[in-house]
Amino acid sequence: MARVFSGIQPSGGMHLGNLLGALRNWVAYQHEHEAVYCVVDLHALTTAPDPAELRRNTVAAATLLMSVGIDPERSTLFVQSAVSEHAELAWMMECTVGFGELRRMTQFKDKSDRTEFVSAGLFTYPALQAADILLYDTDLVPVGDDQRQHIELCRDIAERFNHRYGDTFVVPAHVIPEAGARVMDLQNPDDKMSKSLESAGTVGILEDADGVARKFKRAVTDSDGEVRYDPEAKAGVSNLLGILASATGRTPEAVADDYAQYGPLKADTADAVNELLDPIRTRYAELSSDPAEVARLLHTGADKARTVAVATLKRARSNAGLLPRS
Ligand code: ATP
Ligand code: LTN
Repeated sequence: MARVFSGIQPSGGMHLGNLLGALRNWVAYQHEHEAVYCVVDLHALTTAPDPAELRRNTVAAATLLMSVGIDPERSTLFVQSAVSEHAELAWMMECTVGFGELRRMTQFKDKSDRTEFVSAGLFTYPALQAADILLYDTDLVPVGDDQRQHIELCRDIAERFNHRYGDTFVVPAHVIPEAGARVMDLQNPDDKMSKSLESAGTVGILEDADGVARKFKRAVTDSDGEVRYDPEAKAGVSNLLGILASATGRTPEAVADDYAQYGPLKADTADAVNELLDPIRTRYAELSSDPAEVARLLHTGADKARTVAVATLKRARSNAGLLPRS
């Protein structure tokens, strides 16, 4: 059975891009594969969040993952910092990746342009991400399009390590959905929808149905009035088509054929999204009333994850020439 691994940052409210680009595949994969999913709180530290907020967001992210359908009995669901092997292997990854390789990462360029204090951790972030993935002998990594470059770098790191020290890691592949891999901000359709950019064009998974409908109604389009899928020339309209296609399991081109005007396209997209979000919102309200149970499930998940992580780290340490631990 193939092993699947993916992670999400507890950096704020999760949004429609996270759901369509990644989380829906996470849910599907737990039925076909051995799935390991992680709330990557160490990655969130790269931007120095407020401690109380980080704690709250970590619990909220785990609760949301359970609400979208990650079943902690079936999958391994845990918080990254609870398995300290991630941080330890990350150092070995930092010594395997090149400075020039990290410098080429577009997410680093984007994020460092937006912050005043650029931590070294923000720069080495993909090395920690590679450690996350490689610790679990991962075959497949379901992610949105923005993570393509990081997973490709992870492959290069794994191959370099294997070449230097002998066969140690499984070399993983990314899985990116056809529709929904890049959900754009409804107000700035040239930017991807994001947790950390405060924007009226971000659709939160837990937002109420009226708020969601209002955001779609106000979505930025263009003035030529033609419904056509052309992400370059018609970013706003194409984003709506992509969202509706992803929510209904069709292609954006086929969806475009059904519409002659923007108004009905916006209304139907909002309805389809609300249909997807309704059961998640209900489940979140139920689960968040019992945080002790969420904490218990996460501890069980960390124990399961640690068993695999310890064995992989031991192999990596030994192959690289570090002495055994007493
Ligand atoms: P941040 O803004 O804090 O970087 P984010 O919104 O980009 O956060 P992540 O935690 O970095 O979210 O990503 C979780 C998963 O969601 C990743 O697999 C990522 O590729 C996917 N994802 C994030 N934004 C989008 C988007 N706009 N469209 C499709 N997938 C997305
Ligand atoms: N870097 C990713 C989050 C992430 C991840 C991972 C994704 C951390 N570790 C391992 C897949 C596999 C992001 O910013 N979305």
